[in-house]
Amino acid sequence: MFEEKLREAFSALGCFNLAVFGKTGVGKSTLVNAIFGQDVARTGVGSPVTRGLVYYRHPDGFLGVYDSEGFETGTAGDAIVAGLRSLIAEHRTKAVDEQIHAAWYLVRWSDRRFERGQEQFVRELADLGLPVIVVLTQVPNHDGEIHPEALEFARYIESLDLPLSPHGRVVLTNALEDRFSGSPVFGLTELLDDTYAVIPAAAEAALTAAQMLDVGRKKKAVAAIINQAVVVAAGVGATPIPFADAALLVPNQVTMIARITAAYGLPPSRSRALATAGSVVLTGGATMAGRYAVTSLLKFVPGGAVAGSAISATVAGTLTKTVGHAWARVCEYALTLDDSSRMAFLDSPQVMEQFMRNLKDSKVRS
Ligand SMILES: Nc1nc2c(ncn2[C@@H]2O[C@H](COP(=O)(O)OP(=O)(O)O)[C@@H](O)[C@H]2O)c(=O)[nH]1
Ligand SMILES: [Mg+2]
Repeated sequence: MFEEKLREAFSALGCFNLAVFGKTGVGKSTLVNAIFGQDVARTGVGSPVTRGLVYYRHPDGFLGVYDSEGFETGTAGDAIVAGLRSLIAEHRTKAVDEQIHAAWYLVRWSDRRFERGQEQFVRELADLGLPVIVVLTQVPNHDGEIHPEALEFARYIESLDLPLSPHGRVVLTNALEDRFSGSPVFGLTELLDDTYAVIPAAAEAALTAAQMLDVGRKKKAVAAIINQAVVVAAGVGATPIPFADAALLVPNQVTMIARITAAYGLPPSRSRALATAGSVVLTGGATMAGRYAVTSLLKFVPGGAVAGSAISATVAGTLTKTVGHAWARVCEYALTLDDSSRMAFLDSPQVMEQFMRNLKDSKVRS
């Protein structure tokens, strides 16, 4: 049942589709990994869609990346544009989550050349209706100072009067810390913000789940989910429920927890984490922890003493909020871990332990 709720929650996110272009070695894979936290090209399912373009879909379905592996300008570029044109025409009649929402066109700063063919390619992408963000990659940065020649190169590209989304600017990035030159990672948040600025609202929830850079955006989405669940719970509790039937609140909580998990983009479907999370919520989690929290919360909620034998709207809402926050904190902790530690954590009894501990903490804080 939890697996089903989780599947529903993931499919409700829809899918954010990104197309990434640029010559081999510019850093397409590196940049995608830096923002989405994993190698979609390695973990996803790839299928060739048109000449020179492979579409990789994240196993959980909320992220799709069109990767132009081996792409060069010239005739190969023409073939891609032709293929893309029919692809986009085909997508136009389909659901939003099958469309391409943004294109990144990558140029390695050290190439210091932006050829006619590249210029033409960017224009053609824009003519197809794709918002194109031009990104300079592997840009050196010393003590917060961007290499002046990279800046100059960016200004040169901007002077070509290309249809650059969203602000007519080139985004300068470095996606990998370069210990040799001391260049830190930078520009990724700007690229992500620019991407948000160009995509349709319908693709935002999926992008928020998929990106691993801006936890603040995930938290905001989760806060909205918890608030919605609180409203539903308060409705359930408006007719006071006997304490013994606190289980009436559980379906709403299970949905909420599934939606929170999906909004954070956790966990990857191929891990056993799904089953673990399900058992946490269903056997040891929502019901038991819920009652546990109710018992402790009753002492703190106004009117709680009176409602000692029944759950009021207020208690139902507070309880649901408590469970939501406790689960959100488990997810946020998981996000701080690297890929393999995250998998290990989500497969461990620690998930349950932290969930329970968070519920106890919320009692202390009430
Ligand atoms: N220092 C640094 N190296 C990078 C960066 N992006 C890519 N690289 C390196 O450049 C090479 C090619 O990167 P890759 O992402 O595979 O390029 P792709 O062919 O466009 O997918 C790899 O060895 C990366 O480690 C970057 O932002 N900074
Ligand atoms: Mg690559």
